[in-house]
Amino acid sequence: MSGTKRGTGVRRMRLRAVLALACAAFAVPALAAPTAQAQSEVEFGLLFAQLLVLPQDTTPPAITIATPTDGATYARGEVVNADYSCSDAGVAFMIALAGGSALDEFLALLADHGTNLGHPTCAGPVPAGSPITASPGPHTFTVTASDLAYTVADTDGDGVGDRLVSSPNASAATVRYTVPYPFTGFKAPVANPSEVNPVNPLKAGQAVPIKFSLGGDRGLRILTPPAPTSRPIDCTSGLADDPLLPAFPAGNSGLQYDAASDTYTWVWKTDAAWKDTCRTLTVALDDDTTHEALFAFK
Ligand SMILES: [Ca+2]
Ligand SMILES: [Ca+2]
Repeated sequence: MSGTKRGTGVRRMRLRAVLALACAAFAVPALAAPTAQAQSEVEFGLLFAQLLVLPQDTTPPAITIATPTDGATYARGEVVNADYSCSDAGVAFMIALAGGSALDEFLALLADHGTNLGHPTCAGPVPAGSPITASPGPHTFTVTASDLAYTVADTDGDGVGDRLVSSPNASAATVRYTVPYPFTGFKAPVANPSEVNPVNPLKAGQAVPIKFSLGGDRGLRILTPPAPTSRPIDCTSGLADDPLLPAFPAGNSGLQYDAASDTYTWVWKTDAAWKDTCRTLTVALDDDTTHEALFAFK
């Protein structure tokens, strides 16, 4: 930072300081100092004196996340630019005190005098205006912010505060969005609606392998609890009156993924008591999609 630039900012600060001092219990020193350096020091003293006695900022920054929208589903390949911002009355006051755009200069001046308040922050996974991650699956988007709050310390024990100690308030906000997996239907032996999968009556109670691809390995935590689920439906109308209840797996295998065939497999244990009834088997995924297959137990 050049001395010239700082001098300009300090002059801006001086105007603000004089205005702000109207409410501060300080005698206003004469600002017509004989040299620029001396004038700067007087002005700095005024500003610093204000900071020592002003009410302290105890409110964390407010964070607004417009995009991604909480709960949104975005299409694969869709370019979505992040839109978020942070606001803080304490930071706004400091900006006004510093003369608008001169906040960095003001903070640098404070640091030069042994008071490092850092900088206010407002940061997300990508900068505001940049594209968000659009890979298939669920995503969280967290923005964190901090302000310029400080406490006043009495370093010489005279009972009067004389030093500003950085003590920023922090806040965070999170939204969740999803991008659907490229699910293309259940794989054989299960057919997709509107086809109904017959289950051999002699084998009622048999295990039915539920197989599908999500276009790659998405991990083994892709099922939204209590998925998979099942419920009876009317064999003629296809209508359901009962709630979806957890379906049971055959054995203890759980969900498995085979990379060679890019196939997820979950084996459903059917019940011999379901003879002459029809049911759905529903798979809810963590990309907020659900997929259903129909079965007739003859
Ligand atoms: Ca604040
Ligand atoms: Ca003191």
